[in-house]
Parts: sequence; C-alpha cells; structure tokens
Amino acid sequence: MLATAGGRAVFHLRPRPPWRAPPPPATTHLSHSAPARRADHHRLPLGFLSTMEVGISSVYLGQRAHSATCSYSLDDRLQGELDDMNGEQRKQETVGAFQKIPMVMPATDILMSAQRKSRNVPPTKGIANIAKRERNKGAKQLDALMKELSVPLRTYTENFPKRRDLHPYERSLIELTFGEGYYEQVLGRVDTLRKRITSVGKQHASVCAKSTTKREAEERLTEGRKKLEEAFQHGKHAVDDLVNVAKALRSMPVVDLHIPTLCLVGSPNVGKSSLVRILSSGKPEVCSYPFTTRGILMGHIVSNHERFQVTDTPGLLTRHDDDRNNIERLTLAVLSYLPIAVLYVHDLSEDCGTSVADQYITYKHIKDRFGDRLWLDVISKCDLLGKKEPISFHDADDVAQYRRLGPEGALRVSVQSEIGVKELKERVHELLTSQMARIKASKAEHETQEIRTSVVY
Ligand SMILES: Nc1nc2c(ncn2[C@@H]2O[C@H](COP(=O)(O)OP(=O)(O)O)[C@@H](O)[C@H]2O)c(=O)[nH]1
Ligand SMILES: [Mg+2]
Repeated sequence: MLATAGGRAVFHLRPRPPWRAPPPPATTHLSHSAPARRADHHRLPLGFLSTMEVGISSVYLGQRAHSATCSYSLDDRLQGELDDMNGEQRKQETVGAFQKIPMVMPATDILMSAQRKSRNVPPTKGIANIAKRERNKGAKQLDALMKELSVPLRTYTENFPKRRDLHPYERSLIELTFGEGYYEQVLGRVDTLRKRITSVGKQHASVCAKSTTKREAEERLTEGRKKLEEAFQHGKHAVDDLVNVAKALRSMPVVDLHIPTLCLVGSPNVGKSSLVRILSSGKPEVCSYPFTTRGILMGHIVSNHERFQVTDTPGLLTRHDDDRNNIERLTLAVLSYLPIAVLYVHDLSEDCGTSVADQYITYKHIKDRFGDRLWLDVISKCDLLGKKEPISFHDADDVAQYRRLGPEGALRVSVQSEIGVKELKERVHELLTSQMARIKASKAEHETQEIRTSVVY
C-alpha cells in the first residue's frame, strides 16, 4: 500500500510482519525516584564518528561487490556472522547504508528478461551433427536461463547489508520498520530460491546434454524451461518482498553524522515542530519513516557560517518503554545512537494536553537515561503561562517546583509572542558548538587508538 504523508511517499509493506521487536535501547523503568541509570551503550561507541570520514561504507560495499564473485553460500556467511557476533568485534561507525542498497527488479521482470536472453543463445559453432547441435543448444539455453534467474538473486543477497555491519541506529530502523527477523528472513528466502533455481537448472541442462536425438533434445529443453520457470514462480514472492524492503529502506530520512544535530524531545504538542521552524534557516523538510505516517521536521541552522542540523522527534507519552509504539521507539533510538544535543521542550501551560505531572515523569525518565548528552531545557508557550489554570493539583514537592519554574536553568520561550527567541538561538549555537567539539574529540581519540592498534599488530 502506498500512502502519502507530508508530501512524501510512505510504503506500508503487505503482508505486514508481526511486531515483536524489543525497544531499541535497554529497558528502564518509569519512576521519578529511580536512580540515574546510564548503560554504556547509551554512550557513543569509541570512534563513533571518525571512521565515517575514511569512507568505511564504500570500502564495505567494495568488499561485497568482490564477494559476489565467490561461491560460498548465504548459510556459510550467516555462520560467519554468528561467529563474529560475540562482543561485536566489528565496528559500525557510519550511517548511509540504506542509500547504497541495490535496486531490486520485480520477479516478473527478472523472469521475462531471463526468458528472452536465454532463447537467443545459439549452439556452439561448427557442430555438424543435428542431434549433437540441438542438445548442445538445449543445454546452453537451460544453463543461460538458470544463470539469468539466479545471478540477480545472488547479487541481492550479497549486496544487501548484514545487520551486524550496520550502524546501531540503522539496525533499530530495520527492526522498527519490519519487525524482528523479517529482514533476514526475506534475504534467506531469496537465497533459498537461488539455490533451488541453480539445482533445477543444472539437473535439466545435464539431462538435455545427454539427448540422443534432435527431438529428444527439444523436448528436454522445453521440459527444463518449464521446471525452471515453475521453480521461480513458486518462490518469486521472496523477490517481491525484497523489492518492498529495498524501497522502504531507501525512503528513510538521511542523517549526517559529521554535522552536530540538535534534537527536540518532549511530550506531544508541546511545540517542538514550531521551534524547529523558527530555528531552521530555510524551510525544514518533512521526512517520514516507513513505519509511521507522521512527518518529522528536519532543518538546518546556519549560524556564524557554520551549518548544523535540527530535527524533531515524535512526542513521548508517559508510559513504560515496553509499551511504547514504533514512533516513540524511534525517539529512543535517536537518543541512544545518534550524536545529538538535546533540546527538551516543556509545556507548563498544559495546552498540549499532557499534564505537568506526566511531563515531569517522562522528563525525569529521559534525563536519567540520556543525561550525558549535551542538553538545553526550554519552557514553550510562555505567552500562555499565567493565563491558564493548571489542570492537576496535589503535586509532590518536586513536581510543584517543576510546575512553577520548569527544570533548573530552563529557558522561557514563546514562538507566538517571539519571547526568548533570540536568546534561544544563542544558546542553541553554544550547544551545537560544544557538540562539534565533542565530535572532533571523539575523532581524535579514535585516530589515536587506530595508530596504537596498527603499532601493536
Ligand atoms: N500559544 C502558543 N501556542 C503555541 C506555541 N508554540 C506552538 N504552539 C501551538 O501548539 C500546538 C502544537 O505545536 P507543535 O509545534 O505542532 O507541537 P509538537 O507536537 O511538539 O511538534 C500548535 O497548535 C501550535 O500552534 C507558542 O509559543 N504559543
Ligand atoms: Mg511535531
């Protein structure tokens, strides 16, 4: 099914795989008295940013293109993948793999092209005997049909990235889009089809090559073609599912990890998108992830000739991480895996529809988990503060304090009345400049480590 959101095409895959994916980051519990828990994987992997600049991705694709000529099977590779998984020895330091995945031809097109090409294959020149010439032609045509059908399939299974080779953010996106295991399952089915085609093709080409008469060779060629086409038709859904997987992955918004990114977080309707608009230099782009019809704004901030990114996240509801839907999980994936600075938005007027008490719980939860990020708190819609009666009462002390002032150091802003906008822009610039310094420090640290490693080995 094809739907549109914010002017962009969004693909819903049918049949939609069952949703069983765990939340992207580790689970923690909602409680504002919970102590700070910062699992190591919330920090960026060592050298997270730097290797992007040496073009890991293109090297990686080059390796895949090379391996397409090798004959080891997907099973072998999966085994190798399992062997490698302990301790995640491989580094996943760049994003962008989805923009490089191969174009997948629909199954019907592969079949028609293979049929056409194989029928044009002539017998080897210089065979005078009619029966010999016919069986030579039959075997060559069956061999060509087999190859025309199976080589594209091998190219796909070889060139689609393995999950372990992906950046953790992209791994999360695969899980959020298709559900756990679906991506590997589709690639596995395509590989099974390839093996079946190869086996049927070889068998019939060999039988045809043993024909003793012209007629027998013709019959065996017809029979072989039929069997190959049947085998392909039987498994072609795998190819069409892969077409949809490729489309969905290619349609993902692209994030540039070289550039500091400001990420707006908060409950729904607190004013995040409005803030992205006033912070962006141009008109922010509306991006949609395939697993949501909701558009997400992505813009750029140009300040003192420096260029930064700014992005919205879907609003977080006050609930346990296990109960979060995919768009909330996307927010957690962004916070967990991308090198961002957080602008957390609080709507103390409760105009957003989420009570201050609930916003406080969500805020504490996120701050406890991701407090090591560079951070700025903003109280939005301050034109409304004082005018509206708050909805909830009986606050605990800390919530009462939060209701009056927001988190310590929070900046008061109103997009509507343009209050605090200038100061917000200045603070955001400072924050992103610090983020840039972190990126550079991380890069330097990684380079030092690489030099040490190359000296040791
Ligand atoms: N009064 C007032 N309303 C605002 C302000 N900022 C945003 N809003 C309104 O709040 C609603 C939600 O804003 P939006 O930016 O879409 O929130 P998001 O869901 O967090 O992205 C919209 O109706 C906005 O017009 C503000 O500064 N003052
Ligand atoms: Mg929004």
